[in-house]
Amino acid sequence: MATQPPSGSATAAPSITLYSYAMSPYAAKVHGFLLFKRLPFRCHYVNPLRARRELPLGRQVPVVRIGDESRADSTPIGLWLDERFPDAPRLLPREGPERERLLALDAWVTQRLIPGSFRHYPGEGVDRILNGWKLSRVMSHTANGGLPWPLRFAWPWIVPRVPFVRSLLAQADDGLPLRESKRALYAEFLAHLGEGPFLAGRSTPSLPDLAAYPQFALFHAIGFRGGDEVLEHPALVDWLARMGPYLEGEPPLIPPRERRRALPGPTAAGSVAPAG
Ligand SMILES: N[C@@H](CCC(=O)N[C@@H](CS)C(=O)NCC(=O)O)C(=O)O
Repeated sequence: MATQPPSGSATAAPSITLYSYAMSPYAAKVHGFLLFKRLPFRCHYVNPLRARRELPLGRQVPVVRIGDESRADSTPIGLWLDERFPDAPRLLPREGPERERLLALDAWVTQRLIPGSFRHYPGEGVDRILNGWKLSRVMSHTANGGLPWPLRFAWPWIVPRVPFVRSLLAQADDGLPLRESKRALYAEFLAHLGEGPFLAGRSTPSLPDLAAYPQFALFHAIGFRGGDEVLEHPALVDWLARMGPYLEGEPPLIPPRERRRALPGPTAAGSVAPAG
């Protein structure tokens, strides 16, 4: 299925389209921005074999089109959404040191957490193959026109050779064995989160929370082997549960057909923040 119907009010204009791959960490960031801002939008899942033709701009997802105007690149898209829709919940304060701090946290997500997802989540040995097939299943189900069977089969061997993935894998290589490297990254995130309840001690989520959320939630949700390691960290589970209400809406971050696991509720120590 390539497109999903717009959500929310049918009277809202101009129309907003997110061009995405269902499992792209960058596109999922922007999907979260749109849900958080409660903007009505539709999602066009691009076919990677025809990305240049399907995208209104460039060759990478995410792209957001608002009316006749398109922008690429997840963080600049977030800033643009705040400019274009100042009355919707803001992703960042307008100015000041807190804005800079939140942008620095988003840069950490871009430079550390997202490259880490590409290195850690496929796992090792047989998991790499099985997780690669899970990815190609989701890509094939969602992408406009699907993927041919031979490509679906070869996906686990092809993805690590794609140039942008190769460069992210090189960026993520910290010399540690995979499991240790993943644990270290979780620890870094939890240090950033501190006492919370959201990043930078804010009482509501902001751009870097929304950027980080899919990096923990997506792989768990589609049933990746090893994706459930996220549950080993109660503070992370509590933060994910606090984030949940802010990411409700249509189209959902994870297409329902692809969902294999629900994220758990908060641990006994945690509490869920009200949506709003
Ligand atoms: N800096 C960009 C990175 C976007 C990106 O790397 N997108 C990947 C999907 S996760 C892509 O479309 N790659 C296709 C390609 O590079 O040919 C952002 O933050 O949006």
